[in-house]
Amino acid sequence: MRRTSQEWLGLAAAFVVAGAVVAFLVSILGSFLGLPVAGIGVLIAAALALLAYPVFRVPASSAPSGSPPAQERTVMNAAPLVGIVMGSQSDMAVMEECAKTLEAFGVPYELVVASAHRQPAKVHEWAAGLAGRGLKVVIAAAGKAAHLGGVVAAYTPLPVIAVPMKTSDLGGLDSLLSMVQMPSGVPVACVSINGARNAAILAAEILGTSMPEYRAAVERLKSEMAGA
Ligand code: RP5
Repeated sequence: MRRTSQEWLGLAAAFVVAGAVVAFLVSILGSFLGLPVAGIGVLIAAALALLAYPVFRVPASSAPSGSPPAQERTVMNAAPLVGIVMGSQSDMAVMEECAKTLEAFGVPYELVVASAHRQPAKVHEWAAGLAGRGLKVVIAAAGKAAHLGGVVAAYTPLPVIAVPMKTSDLGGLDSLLSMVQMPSGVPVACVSINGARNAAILAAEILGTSMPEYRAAVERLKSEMAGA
């Protein structure tokens, strides 16, 4: 198990305290018995450190290690054209790639975390207001029974691109089928499992149908990929 720096700090503190206690006891015992107890003292100190560790342990963040905390934000000091929504902070590590790609294209976006089942009112309010605020495309990322894209699509006339998150139980097939199998009448476009970058490129392509700068940005990307 990988420990955080806070946990290592807690372990070190526990070791110092336990070591001091043992050194004190050993010095008293040694003076009475005249025994070579130094080696045993070190072993006891180590054992005590492990026992004392939970007491001194500083609780680590509940966020999964390696994934930066999700921060709701509007990027580029301009009216956002793309709205990114994700069902959980745990989706952020994957969806950073989507945000970075939009930034590379110069597309202003906003990013929110809102769960369709834990925060349905927040999803409703956000999705229903998108078109009126001038946004053009939505990207919705979620995992497992991933109904977020469908719920957002129910509340907005804007095109919705869904990103199925890879999951620990079913590898993301659950997310993929939940998103791609929308019943007739409420379409949700769906990219590959964890396809955050493709979602951003598709959003830029949709914007490019009416905004030449984004069409040009997509054309540049395609030229780069072709090695031109
Ligand atoms: C979905 O459930 C989220 O989009 C996420 O992919 C998945 C797990 O969410 P957490 O339990 O990590 O919040 O709602």
